[in-house]
Amino acid sequence: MKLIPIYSKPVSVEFDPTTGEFNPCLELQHRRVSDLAAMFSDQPAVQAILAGGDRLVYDVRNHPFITHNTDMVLGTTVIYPGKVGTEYHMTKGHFHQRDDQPELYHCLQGEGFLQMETRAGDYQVAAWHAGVITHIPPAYAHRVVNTGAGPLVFVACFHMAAGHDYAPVAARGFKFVIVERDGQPTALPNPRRSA
Ligand code: S6P
Ligand code: ZN
Repeated sequence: MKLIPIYSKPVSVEFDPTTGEFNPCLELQHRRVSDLAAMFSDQPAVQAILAGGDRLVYDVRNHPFITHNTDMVLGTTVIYPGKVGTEYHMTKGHFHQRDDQPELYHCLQGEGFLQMETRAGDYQVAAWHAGVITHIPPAYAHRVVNTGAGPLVFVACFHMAAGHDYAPVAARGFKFVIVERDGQPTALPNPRRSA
């Protein structure tokens, strides 16, 4: 990650909505099947992919807009199309560390679902296509699933101070997994929850 600038004046950056790329780009993270290995339901399918070489699942680019007293970040995520077994490519998913921190997601391209769930188990899902904006309230874990044939691109706006807590989703997943059944995206009860 490059040094994060502290801005004292208005600032503009270039953004390409088809690729999710910023110019300048301050931070780029690649997420591969190996980074999400424990999160997919079909472990033999994960191992088969890893045995043949790792595969890119999504890219995240963040542009922090930091001033002396604010810490807003604009992030873009590009989830590439594909499945692990029958489960579609998805983000890891996380809670914000702070329970008073919401987030805005704006789908620019592609189709899929935004899964959200509180620690107490209130599960919500938003069907996504280009143009949908979803407000994720504080204390809802969030994960995006790409069920389309092309890349799913979305923008996220959040405070850096929100922080990220990946452990609960890594341990249990969401209430439902989204898989392909008879050629259609289908939500099935997460087998890890009933174990
Ligand atoms: C940050 C925001 C997004 C995600 C990104 C990747 O709060 O929700 O920028 O970081 O979509 O997802 P994840 O779950 O791997 O961080
Ligand atoms: Zn978030």
